[in-house]
Amino acid sequence: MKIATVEAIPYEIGMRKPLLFASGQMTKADHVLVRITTDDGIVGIADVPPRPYTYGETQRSVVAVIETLFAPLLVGADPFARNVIGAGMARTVGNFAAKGAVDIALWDIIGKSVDKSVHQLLGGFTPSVRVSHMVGFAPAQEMVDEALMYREKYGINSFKVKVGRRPVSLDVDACIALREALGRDTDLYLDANRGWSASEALGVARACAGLNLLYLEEPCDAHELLGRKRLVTESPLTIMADESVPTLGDVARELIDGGASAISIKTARSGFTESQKILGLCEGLGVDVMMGNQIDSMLGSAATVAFGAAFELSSRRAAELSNFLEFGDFLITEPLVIEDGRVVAPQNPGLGVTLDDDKLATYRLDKD
Ligand code: MUC
Ligand code: MG
Repeated sequence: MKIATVEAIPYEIGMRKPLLFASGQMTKADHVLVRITTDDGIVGIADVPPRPYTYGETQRSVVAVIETLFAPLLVGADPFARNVIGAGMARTVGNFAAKGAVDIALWDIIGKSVDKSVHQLLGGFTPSVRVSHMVGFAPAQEMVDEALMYREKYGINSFKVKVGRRPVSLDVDACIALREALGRDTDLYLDANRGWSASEALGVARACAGLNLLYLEEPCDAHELLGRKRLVTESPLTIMADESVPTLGDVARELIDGGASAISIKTARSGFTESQKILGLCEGLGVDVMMGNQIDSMLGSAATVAFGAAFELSSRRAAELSNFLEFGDFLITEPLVIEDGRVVAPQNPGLGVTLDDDKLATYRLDKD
């Protein structure tokens, strides 16, 4: 079996409501669908969410890098030879979301060719995972209303609160209001997307110390080495690395340098192959992980749940799997369903989901 064609298809789907956070905002999903087809007709798919404010990729750069640099490596290659293809792609620096999607599409092909779900191939630890919902910037009462609605409608009882605003009292007040409204048994954690200095972050961590928060994610820029180290040692909240750790090497550096003591794993940027290595490193070191969300579509979330539910460590914490609910539409035919606060990992071969060709035709930007 050989790879015959590689397509990088830009598409756009509006968001039901904008998502605002310290490093940027999303009003529409301007993503790229990767479709890899083999000479015997097996089709692997994956979604690319470019996040320019996080990794410097854009919809156009993703299409360009896949078409000009990755497709020539892929066409004619054996889709099982992920490590050959991965080594080839590694000769291009960065471009994490483009690389992650190619890897996911290869696993989709592999699963379909051996008639097994990726979730099973990765180790199939548990059928479903708990879901965590990410709440964007808004006045405190609106953030509370959103969390209560997600709890009521979907049974979700874990929330990531976007913080990183100034004055910091905006976020401290939102955290207090959320804890009061949700009660003590709801998981709550924060993500500042590098919005603060280390000192501001330490002030917030101290002000929120009695609120039983799980993590403070990416409080300040990880390049501010001493500040991050100080936070890890002095903050009453565990510091989680997200955008500072897109690769295995970055995870190793942040953990060894003392810039973080917990790690967000995102299949959107490290695919399944590198995510597995990151998970193994964290497991060996006894470091907490969380399955994060790069504001993923339903297709992207299908990859996250396939991976997250496949291992004990990655399924311990609720996984961020709900933001696709804010997308105006979906490109797959079998919707992921959030019920009683959980999502089931699809069990059909590969990623276990099917592309809706009519929807793709509606939303793709490269055809009249
Ligand atoms: C997150 O966890 O930071 C926001 C930007 C991005 O790249 O991912 C999201 C969520
Ligand atoms: Mg984050």
